Amino acid sequence: MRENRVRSIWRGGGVVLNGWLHVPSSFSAEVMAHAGWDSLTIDLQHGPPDMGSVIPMLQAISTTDVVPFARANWNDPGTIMKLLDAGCYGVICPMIEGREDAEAFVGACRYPPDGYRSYGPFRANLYGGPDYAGGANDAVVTMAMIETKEALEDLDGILDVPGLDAVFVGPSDLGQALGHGPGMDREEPEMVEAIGRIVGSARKKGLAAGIFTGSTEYAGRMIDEGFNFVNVSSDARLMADGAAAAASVLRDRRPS
Ligand code: 3PY
Ligand code: MG
Repeated sequence: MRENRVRSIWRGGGVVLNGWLHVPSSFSAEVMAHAGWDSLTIDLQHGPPDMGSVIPMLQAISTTDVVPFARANWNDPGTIMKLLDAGCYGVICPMIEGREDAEAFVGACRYPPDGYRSYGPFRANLYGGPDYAGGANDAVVTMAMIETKEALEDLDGILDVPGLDAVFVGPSDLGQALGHGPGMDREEPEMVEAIGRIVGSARKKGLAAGIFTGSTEYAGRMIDEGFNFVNVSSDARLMADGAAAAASVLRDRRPS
């Protein structure tokens, strides 16, 4: 079966650089796949991609050895199953609030006896190989988003769920939950403390820790804090920033 390179990077003590896909296009997914990320996450929660765009995007990512992840729209076993059947090697699940949520999420990603994932890997067999079903439980990465007060309160309960590989911090929802509002790259002392507690507890228990960031500068600092999965911005944001920067340089340079 095809190895999950995200796991290999973690095993070697490395940090995974993740890119985020909001644009529901196979071509932009292909462009991002050739940009140097280790993994790419197709966002079904807040991005336009739906199940219809996922397969062509995964095919585009498969032109490289970048590892395909998806963020599910919710802790919904049916959607998670379809994403895995399509060949996603990792699932990020939003709004995990406690141990029970985490158990349901991990169970949806694992074939029996470890979980209750239904059998039918229609494309995962092509991507992973004919022995996919036998190796999927060990290959697929499960990441629970920590972005609510409840999740912070039951952090140890979540981290102790067998089969959970990693946590992923959502700074906007966590900020809303703690009364600071949405936003990336948080500096409020309460947020810094919460983010530090999440990464510290996860790494101490041998789990990986990821975070969504808005800049390479902040992502670098998060690597220094112990995060070993950092996401920077998104395809749409990077395109908008690059385009706006180019247009603004030339706007100012035009003869008046
Ligand atoms: C959040 O910041 O809440 C996220 O879910 C990041 O996408
Ligand atoms: Mg969120």
